[in-house]
Amino acid sequence: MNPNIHLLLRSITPENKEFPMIALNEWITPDHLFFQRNHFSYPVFDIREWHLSIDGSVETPVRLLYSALKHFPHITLPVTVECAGNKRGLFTPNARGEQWELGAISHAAWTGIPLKHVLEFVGLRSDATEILFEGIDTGERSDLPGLFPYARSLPLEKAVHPHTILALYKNGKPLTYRHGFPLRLIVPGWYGMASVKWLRRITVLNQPFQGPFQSLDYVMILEPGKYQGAIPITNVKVNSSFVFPSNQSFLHRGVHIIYGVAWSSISPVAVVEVSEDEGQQWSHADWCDPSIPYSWRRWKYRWKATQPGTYTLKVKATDRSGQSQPEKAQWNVKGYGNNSIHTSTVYID
Ligand SMILES: Nc1nc2c(c(=O)[nH]1)N[C@H]1C(S)=C(S)[C@@H](COP(=O)(O)O)O[C@H]1N2
Ligand SMILES: [Mo]
Repeated sequence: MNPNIHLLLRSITPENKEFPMIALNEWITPDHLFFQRNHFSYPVFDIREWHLSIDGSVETPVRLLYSALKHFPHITLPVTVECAGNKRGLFTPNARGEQWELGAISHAAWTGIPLKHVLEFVGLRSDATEILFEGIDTGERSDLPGLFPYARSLPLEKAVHPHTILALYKNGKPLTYRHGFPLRLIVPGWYGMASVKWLRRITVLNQPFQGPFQSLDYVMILEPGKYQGAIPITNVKVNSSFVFPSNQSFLHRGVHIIYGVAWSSISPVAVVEVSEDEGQQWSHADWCDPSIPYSWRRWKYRWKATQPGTYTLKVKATDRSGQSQPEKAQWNVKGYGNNSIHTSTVYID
């Protein structure tokens, strides 16, 4: 662990820090560099009293102790978690919120219980439509009076997907406190807001959940105040970033190995193309990592910069279903889902 490499601070309270892209030399993000996204101060609770309550439209409401969780089957899945606000700071005009640059994203191997086993254990009633997840962290919002826990729901279909897990371990070790110990949800393929940390309660609902983190945040609002009909944020959009050279770099003439990372949702990224000339011509980059669902892939590209001058490099990823990055992602009030083709301007001397 190199003490010179650390998370980049975006806000102190709540703690929001991004992964330093320059440290992208491992496929799995080391724990101390995994980005941190919080809406509230960290929750204070007594771990000896922790249990998971499961209630609502179920046959048998239960309270599960930490020690009971080991009796359920476990799976391990590598999953990239990306915050919906990643690259918000790259939108023009600016969108309000944490001004994330490229690093509100990280990758880990998560181990836990496929949620469906726990739902089968309690038995869903036939009117069940959504599953609500509540975190222990609670606080105020600037737009509504009162206190709210961080809580979000999933449609039943996504909740019972075999890869939606109640994670206990990250990279083979129990979750760290900051990342949701003792138990968090991991929803592969969806933006990070769905992966509720510090779970304390799961409620089976028979009507849509309307909490503020569901209906005011994480929806696509195209004009200020226009919440009606706003589409909820779900799947991660196909995306890619330059790590080297970063924007506004000065380099000498010669051969440079350009590199970066690409990722997507359920359909894995299949192709990354780089343009040396502002998007007129595109060439395939080479992969450094295998194609695995839900996991980011590092790529590299050999660039022969023979002439001095200013270059606008572009990178664009395409997934197996043919979805590709747009030149400009749709601007929205809350600044979500920025998957515009990434640009890096480089000066060659
Ligand atoms: N309880 C709780 N869960 C949460 C959040 C939160 O503030 N509280 N933030 C969400 C968001 S927006 C993201 S992007 C991810 C970030 O997970 P990380 O902090 O482990 O990187 O957690 C999600 N789960
Ligand atoms: Mo997020």
